[in-house]
Amino acid sequence: MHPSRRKATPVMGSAPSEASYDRGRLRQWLAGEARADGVARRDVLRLVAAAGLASAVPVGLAAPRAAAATAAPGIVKDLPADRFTIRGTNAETRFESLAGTGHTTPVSHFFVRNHTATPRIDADTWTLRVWGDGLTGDGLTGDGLTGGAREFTLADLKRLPAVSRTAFVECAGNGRSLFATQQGQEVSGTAWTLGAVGVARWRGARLSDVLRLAGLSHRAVDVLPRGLDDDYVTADGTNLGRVRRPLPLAKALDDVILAYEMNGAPLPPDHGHPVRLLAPSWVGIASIKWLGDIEVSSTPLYSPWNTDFYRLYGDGYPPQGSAPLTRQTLKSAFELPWNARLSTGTRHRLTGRAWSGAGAIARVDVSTDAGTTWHRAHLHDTPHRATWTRWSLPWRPTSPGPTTLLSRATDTTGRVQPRTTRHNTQGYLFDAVVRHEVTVV
Ligand SMILES: Nc1nc2c(c(=O)[nH]1)N[C@H]1C(S)=C(S)[C@@H](COP(=O)(O)O)O[C@H]1N2
Ligand SMILES: [Mo]
Repeated sequence: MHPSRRKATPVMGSAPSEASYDRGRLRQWLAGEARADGVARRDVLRLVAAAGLASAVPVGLAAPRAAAATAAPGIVKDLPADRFTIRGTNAETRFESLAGTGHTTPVSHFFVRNHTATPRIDADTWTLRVWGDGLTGDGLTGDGLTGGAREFTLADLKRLPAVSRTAFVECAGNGRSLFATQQGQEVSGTAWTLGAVGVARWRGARLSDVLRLAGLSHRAVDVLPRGLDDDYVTADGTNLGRVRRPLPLAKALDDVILAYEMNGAPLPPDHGHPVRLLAPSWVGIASIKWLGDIEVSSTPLYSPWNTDFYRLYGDGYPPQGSAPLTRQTLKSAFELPWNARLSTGTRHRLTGRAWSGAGAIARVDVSTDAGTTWHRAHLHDTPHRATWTRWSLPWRPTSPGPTTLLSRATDTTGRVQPRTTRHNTQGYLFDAVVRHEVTVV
């Protein structure tokens, strides 16, 4: 059996009997109490890993309703309840709190996605080790491989030409809970609504400059950046090692930076201090925080973050899943609380943001009557790729009662947000038009 063949953990309130049986069986297998005839050990390990992910916070009925908690284990910055919803080790931005924050997201509002906990790293003693058989040189790289190795301090990186990029970081699972609440489908993973995204002005050295200085060889095909945070251990006790995800050389040499500044200040602890990777337009996992080393390899690399995770599994996808996820999809969101109450006879200004991993935003259409009529929203930023565009539309509701607001973005590649998103078991890349329920009073 393969992850793609398994049903995702049920999340809609029914008893998760099949999934918990499966987890129990996997635990027995780990304890040597179960046989897996005819299944490669590797494939069972994949299931174990997938089960660990599946037993994370279930996407549930109550997903959008916030707990009053103001602290998530392992996050350093303040997480006031009017700006954040705590989800396990993560903090989701409340989209309504972005109203009036400007184009970039202040650190005080920026979501945090931590597999474990924010480590405290001293920038003065920190070094980045770049190593591997994809570098020139005859030295031993430490793992017995021939190749090169070179260390960089923060001062070394700051001596290189600095470049700035305004770009979103968005979790591949942003919008995941909408598979359940809007499409009635079971998915596993953190139950984000739409606030696992933020835009910042990132500044740092080009990864391409660093790789060339380290002695990039023509044999290199993949680079593997790895974080300094603790090993990620799944709920079933499988240690997947430190967070790391291979990046194809073509992307590494394109627009990726080693960022040491966020919005004009040194990177804060929760966002990767002292240095994180920033891979514009790609799923958030590509932007490894608290960077410790980068392996440069002459052969393709794998980690759980490009095999079990961050591929699309499910009906209609191949057994080994889709190709590893790269670019983000297309989304738009209102800067309004879920189930907001708006007064009748008043002229409101509906505001929101739209973004795409494929291109700039070309237009946003808004409906205040559940899709019967549509109005073109006003765009407030010059649209650019890799970032979002703010939009607004005036609205004077005339009759009291519940109604559904919709926003539908189109990007410059011609993509339009669809009515539904095809299901995948881990709930990645939700791109459908979101039904935002409000009540006119
Ligand atoms: N070292 C490390 N890097 C990481 C992660 C992590 O847990 N550890 N999480 C990734 C994921 S899944 C996302 S979505 C982004 C989130 O970045 P942020 O916390 O700055 O918003 O960081 C990525 N980089
Ligand atoms: Mo993520």
